[in-house]
Amino acid sequence: MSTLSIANQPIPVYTNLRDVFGSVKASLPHAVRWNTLVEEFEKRFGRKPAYIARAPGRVNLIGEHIDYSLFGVLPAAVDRDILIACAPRSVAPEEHHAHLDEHKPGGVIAQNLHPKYTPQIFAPAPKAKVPATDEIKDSDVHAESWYLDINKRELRWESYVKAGYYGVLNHHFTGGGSALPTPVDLLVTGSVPAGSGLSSSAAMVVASTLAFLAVNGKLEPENAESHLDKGTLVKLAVENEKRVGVNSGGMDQASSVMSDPSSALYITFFPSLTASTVHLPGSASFVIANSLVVSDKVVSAKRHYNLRVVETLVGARVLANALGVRIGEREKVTFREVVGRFAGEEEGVDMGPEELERVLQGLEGRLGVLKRDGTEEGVTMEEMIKMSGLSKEVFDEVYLSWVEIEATHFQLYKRAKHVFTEARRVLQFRKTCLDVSSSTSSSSSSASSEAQCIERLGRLMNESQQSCNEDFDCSCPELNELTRLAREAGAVGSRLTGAGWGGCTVSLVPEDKVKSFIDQVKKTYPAYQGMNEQQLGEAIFATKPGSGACVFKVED
Ligand code: NG1
Repeated sequence: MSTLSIANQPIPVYTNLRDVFGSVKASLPHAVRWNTLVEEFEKRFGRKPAYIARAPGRVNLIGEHIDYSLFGVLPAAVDRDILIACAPRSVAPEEHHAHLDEHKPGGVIAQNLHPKYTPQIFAPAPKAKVPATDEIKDSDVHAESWYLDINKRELRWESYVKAGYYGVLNHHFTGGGSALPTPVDLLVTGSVPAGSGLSSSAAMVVASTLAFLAVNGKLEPENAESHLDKGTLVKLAVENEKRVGVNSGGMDQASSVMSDPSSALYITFFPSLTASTVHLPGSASFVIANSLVVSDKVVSAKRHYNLRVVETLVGARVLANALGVRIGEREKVTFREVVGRFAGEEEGVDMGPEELERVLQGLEGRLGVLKRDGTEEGVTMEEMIKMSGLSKEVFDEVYLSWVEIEATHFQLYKRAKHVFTEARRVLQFRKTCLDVSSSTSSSSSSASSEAQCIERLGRLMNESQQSCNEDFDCSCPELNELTRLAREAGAVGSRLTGAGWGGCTVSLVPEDKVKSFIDQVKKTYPAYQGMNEQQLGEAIFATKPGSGACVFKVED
């Protein structure tokens, strides 16, 4: 495992496809798609793009729904990605403040290669011109220099483009004297299936953030702002994605930005964002299979994703109260912080994986305080407020004012049980990988120990699926069926990946069984019946960890 600080590395800007993918061989399957994008851009906009921003999707191997409790997760980038070709557009001075959006400072003509996503034209509004409405509070308007209208009620492709742009505008074009953003033409193409748990949304936001940085010259060596490293890009992309209405953790953006070919990433968020590579056993393959249930995270957020964020945050406060851990009245404390304070962790210092696992294990028995009268039925809003020890007014302000949620009962205990056990499974998964990589380099009996390790990794993945289904309630009948069929077809472990409620599964399959595994799942999963080979190839495929986000500078 490498411990170099990936977060401090600069954002890569390449001029060669070989560098984007790590080798000529790895780049070859992508060349046609990149050329088509450039040609199509030229056809539509009459000139070559200046840059192509690339951001990959990711598969989370283990560690589901614990990033927003600030526990470490273990994803890897997949080779499916979002590409955004872009170029600045010159606007004649007399047109500059014209009525049309595309002629305004920072005006964007955004097109998508996929015909179902219709072309869009939009321009950011300087804050002084934004009226305060019910949706936009006066305080929001004045806190930022620029405003972009993002529709949070329905899922629209351009919302993700706008979300990436938002942060670039408000971090890099602030203050009266600063230069105005350039008008931009852009063309998007994506191979990450939407709503499948492979994080197409984060890939879109990261690619968009990078495209607008590049096209405005912010990544050019002479202008590069010194703080624009990978860690800063992750923070910016997380903040940007909140604009679309999902209070995401940081896993997807971090893995899209910081991944390294051939390794998974162990990403921690507390006390600060760090990522280190974790080599996976050489004979292990990961196969992604789409359940074909589309989970619309934005639309269902109040019953699913955002509700889980609130349940885990309130759970953390109730646990802190029971453990006698000090927290501020208005502090949105997370489980990871409560664990650290309980264990006496020094501020700003990570207690380390071994100690963390020990503390987590010790605390599992204390989670019963999150149950009502010892039952597992969940608690009502009234009961939850009482357990928090806060007045209704303060509770509303801290936990409800920034998010819309919908539930009659809140499952504080079950959610906490999942978070604590899942956080431990991540630590055990990581340790198992590290053990196998050190044993393969030092002993000749490595094949049998590698096989044992793979079994162990598979067991952890199966336990994770069970916990997601029973305690975190983020699976669905189709995901349960698909993971069961995967195990029957020879997977040593299989689980949902990403937010769940639909989307994809990831299965750990010994390399020599991948083909027979895929063939059998194709034959047995009900929703795959009647699909042609191309559709099946899109729905189920083996994946290897790929490289992270970058910008490609198109040279003449
Ligand atoms: P998806 O929906 O699979 O991209 C979401 C969150 C992650 C993490 C997982 C669950 C966003 C952008 N991503 O992933 O941060 O919480 O769910 O582990 O919301």
